[in-house]
Amino acid sequence: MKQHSDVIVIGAGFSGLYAVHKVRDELGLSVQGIDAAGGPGGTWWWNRYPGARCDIESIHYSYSFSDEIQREWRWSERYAAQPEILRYLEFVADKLKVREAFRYNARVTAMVWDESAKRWNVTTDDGGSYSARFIIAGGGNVGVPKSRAEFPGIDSFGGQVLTTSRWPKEGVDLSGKRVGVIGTGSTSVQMVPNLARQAAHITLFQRTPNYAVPLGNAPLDEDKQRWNAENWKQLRAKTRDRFMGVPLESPEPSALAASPEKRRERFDRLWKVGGFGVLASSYADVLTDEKANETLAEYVREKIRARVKDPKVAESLCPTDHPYGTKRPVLEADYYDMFNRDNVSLVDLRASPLEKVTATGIRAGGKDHELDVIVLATGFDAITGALMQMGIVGREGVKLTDRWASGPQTYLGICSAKFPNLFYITGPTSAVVLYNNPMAIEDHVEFATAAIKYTLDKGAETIEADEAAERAWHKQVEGILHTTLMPRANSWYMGANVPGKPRAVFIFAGGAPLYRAMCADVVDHGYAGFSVGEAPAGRVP
Ligand code: NA7
Repeated sequence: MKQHSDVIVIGAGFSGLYAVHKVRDELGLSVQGIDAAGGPGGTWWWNRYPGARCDIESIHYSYSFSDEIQREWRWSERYAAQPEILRYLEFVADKLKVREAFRYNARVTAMVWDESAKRWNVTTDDGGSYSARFIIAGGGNVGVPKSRAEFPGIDSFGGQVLTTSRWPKEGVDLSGKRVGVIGTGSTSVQMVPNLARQAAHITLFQRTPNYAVPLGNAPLDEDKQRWNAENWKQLRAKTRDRFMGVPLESPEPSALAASPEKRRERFDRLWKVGGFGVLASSYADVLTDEKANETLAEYVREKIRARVKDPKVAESLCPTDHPYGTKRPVLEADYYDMFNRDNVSLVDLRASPLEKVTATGIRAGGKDHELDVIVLATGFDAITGALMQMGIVGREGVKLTDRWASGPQTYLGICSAKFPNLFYITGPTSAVVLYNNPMAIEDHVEFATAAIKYTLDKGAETIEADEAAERAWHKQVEGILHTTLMPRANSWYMGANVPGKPRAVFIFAGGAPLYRAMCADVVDHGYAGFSVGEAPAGRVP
């Protein structure tokens, strides 16, 4: 039997938990949540690989809307590990009493707009059938793992194949095993040192070396935990006014204008602190000027060479094909030291391309690597993957997959023309990825719930982005992206990590304050660029 509600919320992660709370408890609407996972947690429910950890400081990688939650929750480390973040989200789900609002183990397979009823009809793979006037889609940006079909022969492998974001809940015993890991992104860099401590041997298959810089994690003692909880307002004041939504020091304008001595002093100091500061707080032109970038890139390479004893391995680990920061910056603790262990070897796929997976291992550069386990740390069909799999069909039978065939089209990264009453939380071309996610999520959920309220208060049935507003937005976002070096890398920021995916504009690279100001302007101008009910869209400011 079809279940009707005012709103459907997809995803029980940071986005969905807050969205249910907002529409149900503040707007007084009925809401049905749906999630493919077995419980709340979103991305943090799925990513259970050993060493999974957040690389934004825990005090900032959390909700800010509730004084009670902030005061009651204590983070035990400067950067929280996955089990603790999952416990936090479960705590929030119980605190807000939103856990029961979700149907779990149910994946959305179709979402079709009914123009006559002005409602969305949603079906799920467990036979569920729902309808609602509004949808808030918080399916996450790094939830759909890349297809293993990228590796010919993988189904013939006689051992075990593991995917990092589908790591078994009960864990895996790798002792005595020969383990091959494909991929050297954030996930792999966090995970492999942990595997190396257990497995008989690790063979790491690297296609593109990454710049990994120290995370600087540390436990927080009880006094610090208490202080953080009590002083959270002061700690988090104005964080939204910072480029990444975290209180990093502001960068100096130019690496090229600084003397080599001054530059090194600054890099050294930021290196000691750890985290994203080395990149974000050093010099502003590092992300816009290749020569400036190279000063920092070479500094990171020096650090790699100093840590890895075998000079040939060190050189293979040094990135040279893309500027630092144009791929998702990687943070590490003991990644480079791991290569000094006897049970770890690196296969440079640029010199020895991966040919196929065989029954007994991986063949690369004509050499067979015998393995018991293959771990795919190969990343995600990021940002658009989850939405593209939901079978979304909007007004006039327009399919989202067709509309976005050559790249996502949105207005503010939150809505799209032809898809009324559908809100994406940290959707494509929003300030996703470069903006501390829980903060960005709060902004988007608040935008969506305010827009729903505005629509209902007007007595209207629909709110829909205007095509002209969408085009203007896209042009602006594209312009901002091209002021940076980002397009220089084959990254998931650019859609370039998935075979066949269009290289397009997926992210807003202008930083949180600009993004927030642009969204606020739209609201201040009566939801300019949106048509609400029969009223045509107002001009975009
Ligand atoms: P990433 O950052 O996309 O990294 C994936 C890694 O896998 C990267 O090193 C890729 O090399 C490699 N890869 C992908 N496909 C292949 C194939 N076909 N052959 C060889 N190597 C391959 O994903 P992560 O999971 O590490 O991180 C994703 C985000 O999750 C992270 O940034 C955080 O925001 C959370 P490539 O660089 O493409 O040559």
